Amino acid sequence: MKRFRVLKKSGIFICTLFLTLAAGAAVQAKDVGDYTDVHPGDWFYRTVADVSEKGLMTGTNETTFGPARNLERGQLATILYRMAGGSDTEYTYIFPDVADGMFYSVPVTWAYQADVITGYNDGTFGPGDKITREQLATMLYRYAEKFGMDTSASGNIYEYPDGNSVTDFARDAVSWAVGSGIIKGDKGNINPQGDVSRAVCATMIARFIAPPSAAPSVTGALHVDGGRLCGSDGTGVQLKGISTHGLAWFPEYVNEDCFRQLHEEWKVNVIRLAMYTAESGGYCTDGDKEALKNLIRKGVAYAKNQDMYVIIDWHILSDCNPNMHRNEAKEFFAEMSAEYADEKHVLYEICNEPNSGTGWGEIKSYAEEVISVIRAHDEDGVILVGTPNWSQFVDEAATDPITGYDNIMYTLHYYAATHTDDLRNRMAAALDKGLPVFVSEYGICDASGNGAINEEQANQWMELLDNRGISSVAWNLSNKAETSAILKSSCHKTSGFEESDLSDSGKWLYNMLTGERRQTGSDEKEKEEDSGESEDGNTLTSGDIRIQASIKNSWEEGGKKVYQYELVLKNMADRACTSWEIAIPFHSDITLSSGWNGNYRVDGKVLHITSKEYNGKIPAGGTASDIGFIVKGGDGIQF
Ligand code: IDC
Repeated sequence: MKRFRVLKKSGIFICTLFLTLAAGAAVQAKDVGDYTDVHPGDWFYRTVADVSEKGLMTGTNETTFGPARNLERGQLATILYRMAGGSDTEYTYIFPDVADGMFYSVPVTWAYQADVITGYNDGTFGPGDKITREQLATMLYRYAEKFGMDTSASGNIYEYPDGNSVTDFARDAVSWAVGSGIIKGDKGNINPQGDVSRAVCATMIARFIAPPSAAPSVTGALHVDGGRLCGSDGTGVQLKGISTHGLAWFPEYVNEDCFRQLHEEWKVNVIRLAMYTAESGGYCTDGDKEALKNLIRKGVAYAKNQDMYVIIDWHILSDCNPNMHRNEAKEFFAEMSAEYADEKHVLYEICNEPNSGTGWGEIKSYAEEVISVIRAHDEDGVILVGTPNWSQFVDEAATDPITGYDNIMYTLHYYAATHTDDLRNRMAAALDKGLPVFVSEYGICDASGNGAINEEQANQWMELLDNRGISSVAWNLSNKAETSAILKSSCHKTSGFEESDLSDSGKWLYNMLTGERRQTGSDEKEKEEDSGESEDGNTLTSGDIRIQASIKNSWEEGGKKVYQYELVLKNMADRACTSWEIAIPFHSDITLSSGWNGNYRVDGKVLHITSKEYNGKIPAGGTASDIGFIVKGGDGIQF
């Protein structure tokens, strides 16, 4: 399977060790809340919080982080120096442009001596110079090598349209960075010579030092603290996984090979076992209770063997009010919690989706009874409670949460083609009130579990969940002929799935879980320019089109400089365009040697380019790339 490779994580344990050793150095944690230019909804919020809490990046001053500002070489030396624990390096004169007494003086000395960052050929260091994405990858790679971290991860850079523009010196490092998930792409490209903003740097560094993803063997028994799901060491964990379809209808996917593949290849760390209570074959209707419980037992065992968490889901749906089968629920959870009291990987979901007007008060009183039954056996297992209106009204739970018990979370379910901003706002409001939220079911199609997929909304949801560290479980593991099923209905395998077996929902899920969600799960969402603070030196705007220009090559010809440029065009308008026209001003007259993927015309210092028939259409916010030209003279673009 071409794209189904197992990504090897870099040597994260070793890195964490260095962070702990950093105690002696001048590393000071910083609270992300102190920054006036970083807000909870920002795409970089969580990663800036991570690197700040660890004291690796501490802001451009007391109250600003400067997310859109370019990362400078002196700053990077300082970050790596702090990461390495500071050591007792003393300032040594090495570079004429690195005097003693600057914040980066000792770090640069260290970085040079440690062979992590070298100087320029002319003997200077350039502490205030910008860093490119491939340079950052290279420095992290050298750091990893220097400290004996595992650098064996290797991604295929040629899967990216601009993979072959990675400079020779950086190729190994970039392929490692891609393979280990440190670089996820910039609008679908590697953009190796692109600048690195401080927000992007925070993101890459956070990925570099990220703890291994949550798994029972690593993060142990879960608990809830400060509104977040946490591992046994108290740090936040985020689970991502998949739900079975109704166990009675699709029991065949509860098998060890399937769970193994989901964990090893798909990076799933939680499986939800959905047991309908009322539908045909339901636990409280005509279902075979023992057979259903045995399926759950198998699922719990396989999940444990494969080092995943597992959710036992009492899947109410057509029985709209959980009180309808309250006694059965109490009996069922008494039995399950007695069996699993000592298992650290089991979570209980006590009512999938109350609906049809069932109010929070009714759910709460049901929950209190069932929770007390569970707590009689299992003192601390995490319990997920459904919320009104098909588990959407988390805000109602937030105003009146269950008290008297620990480790309770509230579920929010969404289907991205149906639920958008309104539900996201509802969730954000509940989170802001401190409610622990768990997305125990979502789909990227509509709420019927069918209909068209809305990837854009799906990605927006996932971005918010990632930013807030919220766990999520996708619906559903089956080959049923419905959009939400991750397998095509023609696929009859129950494990060993290949790319060609996956439905569109399945492909999206696989890409999201394995970090290959390039377009939107990118390193940078370019939101900086909204703030007007962008210090990008290589972008200009022509009408609605924002042009990012980079020099791919340059040489001399007949005493004149020749430049090969490559452009990425972004449609900044809120509607798609069907053709485009841009004008690029140079500092002096130019002659055009060649141009591709556009119609070119030179007018003195200005190069005019219009779209070809095949690349005129750019969606709102979308980009067109692979446009480039070679010009003689010009002395550079007037940015
Ligand atoms: C759907 C299944 C579908 C099944 C139906 C039963 O996808 O095959 O016939 O249930 O009524 C939910 C529910 C979940 C639904 C899913 C899609 O939790 O049981 O599954 N959905 O409709 N809430 C919102 C959507």
